[in-house]
Amino acid sequence: MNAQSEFTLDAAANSPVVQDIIAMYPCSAADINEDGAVTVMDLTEYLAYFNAPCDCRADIDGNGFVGAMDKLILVAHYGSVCD
Ligand SMILES: [Ca+2]
Ligand SMILES: [Ca+2]
Repeated sequence: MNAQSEFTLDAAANSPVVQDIIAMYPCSAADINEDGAVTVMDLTEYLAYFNAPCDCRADIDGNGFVGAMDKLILVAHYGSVCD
């Protein structure tokens, strides 16, 4: 990840859209590998299924496809420890 994408993540974390996503999808939904935190391991699992139909936890919003919305949810919770 380069400096520009880190800046984008920081900016996204403060946006109302991200706050709405966090309210709609709990941290536990974004914790794809169910280890209690949203980390690079969850991102890796997401990328393994990216842009494909999937009946799996990487499909965080449950629409049957691993796509951009699932990534938004993942990024919204990225770095969080889930309760
Ligand atoms: Ca995890
Ligand atoms: Ca999805």
